[in-house]
Amino acid sequence: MSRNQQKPARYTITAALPYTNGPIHIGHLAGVYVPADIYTRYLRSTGNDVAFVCGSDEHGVAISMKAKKEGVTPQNIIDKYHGIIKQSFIDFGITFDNYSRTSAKIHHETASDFFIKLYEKGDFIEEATDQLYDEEAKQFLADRFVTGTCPKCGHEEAYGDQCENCGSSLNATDLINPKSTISGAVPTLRKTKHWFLPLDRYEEFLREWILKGHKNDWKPNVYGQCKSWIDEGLKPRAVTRDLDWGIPVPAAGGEGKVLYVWFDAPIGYISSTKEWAAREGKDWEPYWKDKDTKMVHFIGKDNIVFHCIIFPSMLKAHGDFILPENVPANEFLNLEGHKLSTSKNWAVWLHEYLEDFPNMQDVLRYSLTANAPETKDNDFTWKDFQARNNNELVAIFGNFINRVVVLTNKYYNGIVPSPGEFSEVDLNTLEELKKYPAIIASSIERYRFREAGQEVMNLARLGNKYLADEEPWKVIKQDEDRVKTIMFVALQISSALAVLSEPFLPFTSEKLNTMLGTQKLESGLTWDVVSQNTILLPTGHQINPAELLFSKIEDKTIEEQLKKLEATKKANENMNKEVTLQKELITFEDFSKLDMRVGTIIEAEKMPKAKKLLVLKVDTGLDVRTIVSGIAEHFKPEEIVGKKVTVLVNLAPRALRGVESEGMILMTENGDGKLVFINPDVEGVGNGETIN
Ligand code: B3M
Ligand code: ZN
Repeated sequence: MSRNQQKPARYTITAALPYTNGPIHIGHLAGVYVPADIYTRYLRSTGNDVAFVCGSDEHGVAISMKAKKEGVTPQNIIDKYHGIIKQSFIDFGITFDNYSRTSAKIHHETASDFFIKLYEKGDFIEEATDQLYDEEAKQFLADRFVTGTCPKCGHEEAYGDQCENCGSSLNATDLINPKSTISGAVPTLRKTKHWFLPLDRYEEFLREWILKGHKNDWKPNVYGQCKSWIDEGLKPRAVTRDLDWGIPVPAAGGEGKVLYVWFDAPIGYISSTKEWAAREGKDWEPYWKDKDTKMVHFIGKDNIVFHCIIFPSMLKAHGDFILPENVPANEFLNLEGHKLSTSKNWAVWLHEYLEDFPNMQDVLRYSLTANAPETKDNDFTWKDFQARNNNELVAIFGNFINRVVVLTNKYYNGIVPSPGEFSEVDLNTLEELKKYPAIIASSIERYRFREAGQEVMNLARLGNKYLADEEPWKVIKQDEDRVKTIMFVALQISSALAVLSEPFLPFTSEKLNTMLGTQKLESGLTWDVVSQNTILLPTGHQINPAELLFSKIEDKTIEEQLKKLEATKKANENMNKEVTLQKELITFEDFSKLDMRVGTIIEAEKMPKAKKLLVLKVDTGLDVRTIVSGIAEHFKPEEIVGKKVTVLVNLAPRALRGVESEGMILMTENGDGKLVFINPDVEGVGNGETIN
C-alpha cells in the first residue's frame, strides 16, 4: 500500500544549503532542489504535515575566498548572493516553507547551543595539534585555503577538508604535496588547539544504523560510500577552525576561532525550522524530536559524508534529535559533456535561463528530471532540452490538453457533457487511468523521480492516444452522443493530469487547473480524490477557455545557447593559454625613447604577391606616411580605412618588398587568434598577450 493511502505523517524535508559564493545553476536544481520539491509537493498533495527547510550557507572558506577575490567583505558577498539565490528558488517554484541563512542570529544561537551541549558533555577531544600554516599569508590553512593530492583517490585538487572527487572527508594534514591557495606557498606546520568530534567512537552506532538498518532502502551510491568510509576506519574530525569568518567558538580558548562550516551548516536545518515555526506559530520540536517524524535530506553526492556520517554522529551525541530516514543523494549533472563549474562559468545560471526562456521554468524542471543523475553522473544538452519540450511537452501533453479544452468549448460551450454508454475502449482507458496515482506515488516514494516524471508523461500519452484513436472531430459529424462520451472520458484524464503533474510541472498544473476550473469543485481535486475516483469532472461542470501550455523551441534558439557556451569555452581557453614570458627588463630611459602616437589609416591596399602584407597610408598627426603591416589575413583593406590606431612613429624606416615602411602599428591577438588593433575600446584581449 503506497504511503498516500496511510494516515498523514509528519515530515522534515531538508535541501542542502547552497553556499552564497555565487548564483545557482541547473546542476543544483537537478541534483538537489527539484527532487526535494517534487517529493515535498507530493507529500503535501497527499495530506501530510511537512516542514521543507533550507537556507543560505554563509560561512566557510568559500565565502572568504570569493570576498578576497572581489575585494569586498564576506558580508557583502553573502548579502549579494543570498538574495539572488533566494529569488531563483522562488522563480522556479521550489516551495520551501522557510529559506533562512546561517548568518542569522537564530542560527548562531542554535549552533552555539549545540556545540556547548556536546562541549559540556565532554564529547569533544580538545587538543593542540600540528596544522598547516602559510608563513607568507600568516594564517592557518584549512578547507579550501589548501589543496593537494587526495590520499584516498589521488585526485590532485582535493581540499583541506574534503576531496570532491571521491567525496572523502579529510584532515588538511592528510593531503599529499599541500599548497596554499592564498600564496601558493608550501605550508609549514604549527601547533594550534581545536575541538575534535571523535567519529571513531560512533562507528558501532553507524554500523548498526546505516550498514544494518538502511542496507535495503538507501540508494546504493549512498550506502556504498558510507560502508567504505566506515570500513576504512573513522578518525576524529576537527569541528573548529582558525578563521575570522564564521560562528565564534563558544568555549574557553576559542578566541580567534570559529566553528567549522560543516559543523554549523547542517544545524542550519534546525534553525531554519525554528525560524519557520516561530513565524507560523508552530512548535518546531516535533519536526526534529518526535520519533514518528520522517526526516529526509536531499543533497548532492559530495555532501554524503557530512549528512550520513558527521551530522548523524553529532545528532547522536546531542541525544535530543531524530536521525534521517533517508538521504537520497544524486550524482552530478554535466553540461554538454563537461563538468559544471562556477569558477569557469561553465553553467546555465537560473537567472539567465529565465531571461532567455521566460515563463518556461517547467520545461527546465521537466528536462532536468528526465535526465536526473539519480544513479550516475548525467549530461544536460540543449538538444535534449529542445527535444523534451517539443516532442513530449508540446506534442503529447500540450497537444492532448489543447484538444480537450478547445473541443469542449467548441462543442459544449465549456460544459462537461453527459456521457452515453462507455465502450470497451472507454472502460479500458478509465481502468488504465485508475492505476496512475499509485504508479507515480510508488516511484516518488522510492525517490525515483525520473521514472515518476515519465509515468506522468505516460498518462498524457494515454489521453493523447485515446483522442487520436477516437477522433471526436470526425465522429461529431455522424454521432454526437458518442462524442459526448469521448470528451467526458478525455476530461477525466485531463483532470487527473492536473493533479498528478503538479509535483513535476507546478506552473503547468496551475494553468491546467484554471482551464478546467477545478478550483470550483466542491471537494477540490487532491491526489487522494484522484486515487479513489476516475470521474473527477462531473457533467455540467463549466471549464474555462484554452490557453497554450507549451510552445515549440526553434533550432535557432538552441544554437544561440550553444554559441554562448562556445564563447565561454574560448574565454576559458584564453585565460588558460600559456603566457609568453616577460622580456628582459629595460630602463625608463629605454622606454622614453619610444614615441607612440594616435594615427588614422587613410588608405589601405594589398601588397602585390604578398598574402600577409597591407600597404597603409597613415596620418600620424606629424605627417602622412607609408607603413607596411602584416595584417592582410585578418583585415580587408576597405574595412580599416578611417580606423584610429596606435603607431610607433620613431621606428627606423625599413624596406619591405621594395616599399619603405616608416613606423609600426601596434597589434595584439584575441582569444580566437585574430589580430586586433591596440586601442582603448578593444574587447576580448586576454591579460599577458604580447604587444608588438
Ligand atoms: N553548502 C553545499 C556544497 O557543498 C553545502 C551544503 C551544506 S548543507 C548543510 O556545495
Ligand atoms: Zn579523493
